[in-house]
Amino acid sequence: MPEYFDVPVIPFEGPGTENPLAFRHYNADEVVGDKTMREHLRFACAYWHTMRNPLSDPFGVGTAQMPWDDGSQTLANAKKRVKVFFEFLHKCGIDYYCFHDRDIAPEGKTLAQSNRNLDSVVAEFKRQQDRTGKKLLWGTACLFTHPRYNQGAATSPYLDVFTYAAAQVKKAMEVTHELGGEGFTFWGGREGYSTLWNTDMKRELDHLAAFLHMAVDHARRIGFKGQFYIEPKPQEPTTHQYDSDVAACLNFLREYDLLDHFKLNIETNHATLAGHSMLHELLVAATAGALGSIDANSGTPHCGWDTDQFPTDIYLGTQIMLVVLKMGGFTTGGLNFDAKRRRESFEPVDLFHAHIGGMDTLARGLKIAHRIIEDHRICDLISERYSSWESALGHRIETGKLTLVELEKIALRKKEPITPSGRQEMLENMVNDYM
Ligand code: XLS
Ligand code: NI
Ligand code: NI
Repeated sequence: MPEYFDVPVIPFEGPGTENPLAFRHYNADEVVGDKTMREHLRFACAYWHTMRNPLSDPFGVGTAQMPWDDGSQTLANAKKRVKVFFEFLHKCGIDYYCFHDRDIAPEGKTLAQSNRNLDSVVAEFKRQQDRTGKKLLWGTACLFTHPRYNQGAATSPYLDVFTYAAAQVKKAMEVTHELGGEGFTFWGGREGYSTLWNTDMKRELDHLAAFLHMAVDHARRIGFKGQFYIEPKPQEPTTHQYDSDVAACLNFLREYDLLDHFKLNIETNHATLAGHSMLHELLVAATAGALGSIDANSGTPHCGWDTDQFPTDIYLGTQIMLVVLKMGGFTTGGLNFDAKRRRESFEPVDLFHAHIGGMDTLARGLKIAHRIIEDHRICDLISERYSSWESALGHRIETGKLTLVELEKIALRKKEPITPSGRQEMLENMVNDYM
């Protein structure tokens, strides 16, 4: 078989190595707590960035060197990319991948032609999966690139566009099912508004909910048992996206009776664009039992764009893995590198550097988070902070058995409450001890 990357299978060499094409921390079969790193981290590669992102920006054309790609919109070119991709997964030791329908197969002149193209490329994916044992973490439909979606897909004011998008999702779900996908993601794409002067918000939200209910029904019909995800993002490309942050998504899912069927796929850079920390977004979702999967990337915080950089911050990696460990690990979800190289890093080998860095960062985060949990010191301090609630009175309040009248009686009897220090700085110092 021809090889497309002049790079060996990336070995684990440990923290002492100076080899840039080696893992320092990600050692797939090393056990951390109750599972191997591979099982904890469930890394996935995003097809749209790794295979399709030319690294263009609003001011310049793409720079990415893709010597295997002839630039044509042919099925042969699309299938060749799949082979290149699986070589990359193999050499990088990544077990999962994610795709949009239109990343993997060219859009045809008609919907029927697009569907046939998709089937043909999916057959190649299936062959490669069977050959390598690689798996599909989630699939999704691209409902934002084509001009028909310029005013939204499920929230487009135009019924024909809604109908087209529904048909596209139906097919994308079916091929995801065929490939044994463990999930299916809805990222709002253009589901939002550019101006409220032309927008009937209530109607658009009702339509989005109807769309998602139809997806749930179709999953049942075809026997797809994978997890549905919503991926929050506040803006870009629209001025405001309806799935703006985790809290907005949870509220939408609850309001439209969809919460039983959806979890969240949370992306770091989207969290920061929403004005939250990733830790905040993860905790809001986990608290609601709705943290499903993670798009592991990062952004340049002072820049205000979704720069989709690879994660390199160990502190952030630790926070992410703390939440994942505390919820008992992923079930269907994983860590999908929804990230692209900088436009300046255009050589194929840069794809390796980027993914190795992301994998090592999260592996290191996993080890640190595990130590923090095992050590109990921080968890104990948090428990201690709430310990006054471990009392008969606290218990009765928490179980809804007290009234304001009774609490007033108690408060009148007692002296002014005295609170201990919150000890933020001490805790921050302790966290650094584990780094
Ligand atoms: C874009 C989103 C997108 C989703 C999948 O900002 O992150 O890549 O993950 O449609
Ligand atoms: Ni993004
Ligand atoms: Ni994403």
